[in-house]
Amino acid sequence: MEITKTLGEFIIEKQADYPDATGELSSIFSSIRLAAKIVHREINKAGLADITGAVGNENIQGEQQQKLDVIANDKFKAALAARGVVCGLASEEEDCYVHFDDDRSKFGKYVVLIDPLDGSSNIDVNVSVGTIFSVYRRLSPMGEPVTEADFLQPGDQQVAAGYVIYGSSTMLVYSTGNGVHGFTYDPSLGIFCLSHENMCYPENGTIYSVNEGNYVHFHDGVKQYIKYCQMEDAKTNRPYTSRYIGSLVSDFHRNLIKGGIFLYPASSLHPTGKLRLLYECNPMAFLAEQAGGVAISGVESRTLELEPSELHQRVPFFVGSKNMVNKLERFLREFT
Ligand code: P6P
Repeated sequence: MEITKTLGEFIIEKQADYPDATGELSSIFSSIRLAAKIVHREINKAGLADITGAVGNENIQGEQQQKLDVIANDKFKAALAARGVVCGLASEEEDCYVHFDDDRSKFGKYVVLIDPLDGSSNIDVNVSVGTIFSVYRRLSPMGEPVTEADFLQPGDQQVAAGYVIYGSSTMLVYSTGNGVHGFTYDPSLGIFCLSHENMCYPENGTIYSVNEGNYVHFHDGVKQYIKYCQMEDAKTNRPYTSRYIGSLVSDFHRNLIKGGIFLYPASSLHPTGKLRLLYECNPMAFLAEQAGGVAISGVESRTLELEPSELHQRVPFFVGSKNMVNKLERFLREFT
């Protein structure tokens, strides 16, 4: 791979755009970069070592906790705690939020929310998985213990968000509110190199991503939209195709590059949806809007405006190319 800018160089260059930047946000990215390299290494040897079997215990979601889930959570938590700029962490793998109370961290300006290994059930079948992260300024006084309010902030308050996709190549994609930028990992050099600067959704797309196995459980508006995508004339002048990996980061990343819409609706199976607002939907919604896309959780319900009520709450989630999500919203409005 031709060496362009490294992630570190790019962040320092962009930091110059923020006169009051103190380097703390850069330090968070440095932690995430380190943990991502370690998780990349663990995932890529998963087939060899006996670390893909489920630990046997369950996480707060009642899901079998895969060993790599545990490893990924511990690595990101340790990397973030070590820098002294993050005062607290909330994670899909932790029942409650964690306060970093060492003498430096308790004065940290930021809290981080993370899904350390989203889609981990796909590991055993060699399907791409990802890490999703979201960064906020703390609300509680510096030096004091973090409170739940530090984590229950609307997505519009995010100062940064991103994901790592462990796929055919490992990539780190992030935004600090100044566009979306993608970096591809070169394991031979151990560096993330700028490969996708200013990523933008195509306004239209031809991919719709939904678990059609749940079709009978969807509300009518979603059913009508899926039928629209499958209609004959949709194929002639808008040849839709269905692509669903079952790994949010992978489905999101493909649609961001090619254009498309991802749907995880509420249904009779998942009355409030399945995806978590704080560490899945909000970071992805932040990235989507930064890339010119749209992210909603219902009619006139922009995901980033939702007021969170609890750490692991779930919401319906529709995200992707602007014209596609706007079209879906019209179906939800008309048929619900
Ligand atoms: P389903 C993975 O378990 C996950 O949380 C997301 O990564 C993914 O988009 C979704 O669940 C898949 O859920 O019900 O279609 O298997």
